[in-house]
Amino acid sequence: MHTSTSSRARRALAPVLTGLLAVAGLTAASGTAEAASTLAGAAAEKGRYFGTAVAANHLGEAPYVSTLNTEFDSVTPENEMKWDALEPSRGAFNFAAADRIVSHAQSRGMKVRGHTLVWHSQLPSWVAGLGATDLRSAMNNHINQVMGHWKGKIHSWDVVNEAFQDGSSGARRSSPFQDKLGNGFIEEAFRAARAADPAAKLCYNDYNTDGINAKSNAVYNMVRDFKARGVPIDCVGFQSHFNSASPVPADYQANLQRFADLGVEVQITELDIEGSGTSQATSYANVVKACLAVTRCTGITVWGITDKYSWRASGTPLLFDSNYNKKPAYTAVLNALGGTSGGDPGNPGGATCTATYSKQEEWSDRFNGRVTITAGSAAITGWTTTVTLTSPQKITATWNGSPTWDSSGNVMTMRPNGNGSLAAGASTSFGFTVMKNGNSAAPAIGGCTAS
Ligand code: G2I
Repeated sequence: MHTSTSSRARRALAPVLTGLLAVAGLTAASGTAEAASTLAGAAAEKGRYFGTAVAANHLGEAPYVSTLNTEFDSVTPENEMKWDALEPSRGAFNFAAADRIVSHAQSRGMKVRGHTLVWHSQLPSWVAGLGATDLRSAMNNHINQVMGHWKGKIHSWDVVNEAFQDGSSGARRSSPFQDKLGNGFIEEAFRAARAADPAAKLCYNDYNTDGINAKSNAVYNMVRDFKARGVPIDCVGFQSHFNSASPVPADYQANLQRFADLGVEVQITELDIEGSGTSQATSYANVVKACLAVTRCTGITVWGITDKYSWRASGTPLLFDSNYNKKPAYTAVLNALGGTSGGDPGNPGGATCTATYSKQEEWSDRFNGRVTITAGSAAITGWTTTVTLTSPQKITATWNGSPTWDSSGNVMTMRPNGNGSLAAGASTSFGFTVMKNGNSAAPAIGGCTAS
């Protein structure tokens, strides 16, 4: 723990460091950084998050949690933020299971994706029984209550999920919302969402919209119309559930790009690809490469950690097998992100470390964060981790580390400043001040790479 004296001394140094960091930020862009060895660390070096769906009832399972904490910097509750889980009867909200996931993520500096506010599925029967007037107020109340509960803590919300039909019609899917409120329900939901948490990015999310087809054309036309009329929308989620019947489309990147060109972020929100071995690995790599090729593709979420708990478990669609071993698909994703696993010539002894975030003092305009670096079961002589901000946040001071910055200014790579050598199990920490600029989201911390 820091003494109050040293904390004060650090705060007093802050204005001096600010100027130095501004200079460092301008000069540190040329990439000599070592390759990261985790999915989140490698993605962060490309300015992206790498997330996974998480189920609250697995958070007591040690390998589940350690894989989550090591490899991912964003989580999506797999079922816990759906309407049936949060508001099983009208006006009676139950946030407990989702809160467990959010606090796990927040205490480790991971981002949270909210999934999902308005969806025809996992919808309690009381909603379907309402008439139009009641349904409208129930929908708006649900959005207000749920977004209000986690205000400032969710980086992106799937406001409306799966509102279009499959097939060639491009038509809306029948649902209580569509059938009783008409086409305007999506727009209405987005407007309510913007008012409920102005800091959250608001996404439309769907499946079978991953390539250019009638369904994605219909979503595209809706987003274009929303942008033209000033209806608030910030992002489109491409679920990306693939298998042999529905492979990664050849025009996947082109489709992401055309949406990005409308002025929205694109996010890969529920990625999984059935299969195994090289062919699964190649498909995964192609998805990652497509995202990296699209500037506005800001992150990738896989729909679960281990094949054991996948909604398509028999198709083994994830990056870790049932025993949490890394699959060829894992290595392909890491390599596509520019990272490398194992065999680091600078780290012959297999030294490891972990990086954990905790929020410190907070003021109306800024907060201090601390990242604790802990050596694994071997002594280490150096460490590297990343701190990714949510724009327009800015770091104005750091202490106990040597920062460099990516070209966006949102990703700080931190290395030791005289505190690189740690005995096995020992810890050090570095700190920083984040100017909120209207956004108090916790920064995402990448994996820790030891040498
Ligand atoms: O179906 C895959 C995904 C398609 N896009 C929207 C996502 O929200 C959806 O996720 C899946 C979850 O992965 C499943 O876990 O949504 C399913 C329901 O629509 C989830 O399945 C449900 C089971 O149907 C329930 O029987 C079960 O109680 O999971 C529940 C919790 O385990």
